[in-house]
Amino acid sequence: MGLFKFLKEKIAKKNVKETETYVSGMSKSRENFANKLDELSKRYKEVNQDYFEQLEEILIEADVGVSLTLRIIEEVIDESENSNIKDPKEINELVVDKMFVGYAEKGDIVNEIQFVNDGPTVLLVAGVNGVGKTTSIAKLAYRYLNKGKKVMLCAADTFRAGAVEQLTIWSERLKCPIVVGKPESDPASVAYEGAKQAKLQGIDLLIVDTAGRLQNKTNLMNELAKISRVISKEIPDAPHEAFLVIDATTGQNGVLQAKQFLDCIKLTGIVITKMDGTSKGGIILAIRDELGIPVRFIGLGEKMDDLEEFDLDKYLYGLCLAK
Ligand SMILES: Nc1nc2c(ncn2[C@@H]2O[C@H](COP(=O)(O)OP(=O)(O)O)[C@@H](O)[C@H]2O)c(=O)[nH]1
Ligand SMILES: [Mg+2]
Repeated sequence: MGLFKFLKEKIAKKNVKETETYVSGMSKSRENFANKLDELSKRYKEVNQDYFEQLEEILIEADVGVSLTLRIIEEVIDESENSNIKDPKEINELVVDKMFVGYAEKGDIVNEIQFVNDGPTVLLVAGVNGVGKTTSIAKLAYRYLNKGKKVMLCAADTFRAGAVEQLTIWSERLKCPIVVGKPESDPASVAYEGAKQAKLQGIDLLIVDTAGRLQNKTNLMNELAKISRVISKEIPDAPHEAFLVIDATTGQNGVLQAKQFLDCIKLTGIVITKMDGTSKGGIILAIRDELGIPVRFIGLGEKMDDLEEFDLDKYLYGLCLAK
């Protein structure tokens, strides 16, 4: 049995509620991808070169990325020739199989924050302005508070007016402590204070919000490096996790942003936001393919609980299979 059918059966056995967020949050992407695949397969009795060209176009339009798309199409053509598969539906199933493998073979699949045994675990959150950093931090805080962790927020984005207030409002709503600096104070000094307070107050998870200017890469690099350095003075080996937040609606631009940040910090994961607002849900596959970093969480709406751990099965189900 191909992965495609396996996936379908596996998901069918799951509780509907478990897949609901993915299924509803990815409806735009599904329309742009699954529906087009469906329509294409109905127009052909047998696949031919023209079919594969159109297939390629659909993948690229879904933002799967050029290099991964070409690889998938090439493999599917090979397999169809070797196994003499001509049925368009079967070919489309092969495509989904290849998407699954393309993600899985790129390395580990980890989602939840990896907590250290002793002392606070520190998560640094980076990304350009407006991608949903602060919102995702609030959602992550909410998630781990619900798991019984002591969470503290740290507002090291002292650059953008209103950023500190925004995070403070979240901390009040979530009833979790926050460390802020004086206006326009040095982000690293706020981060340092955060690490110190987290240790003093026996915090399990310290989440550090950072500024997201990209105009000057050297500045950004220096600032992120300095933040990391001062945190590790208080908490050795910290930050333990560094997430880059990418807005799914920016498409391939998100991949370029990630490459910039990768030059600055050692990222341990990606958070994809606004998946509900894009029809180009293939971006997750492109990011994984080009950067190799696991997507850890995915934002599928603006509410507190619209952040899900990334699940490859549910994602592909939401993108390709759900009706
Ligand atoms: N629809 C949707 N909107 C989101 C999501 N995540 C963030 N947003 C919105 O994106 C906007 C910018 O978010 P913010 O957290 O302030 O971005 P930051 O500048 O990176 O900190 C806000 O209006 C958020 O409500 C998501 O997963 N889905
Ligand atoms: Mg912000």
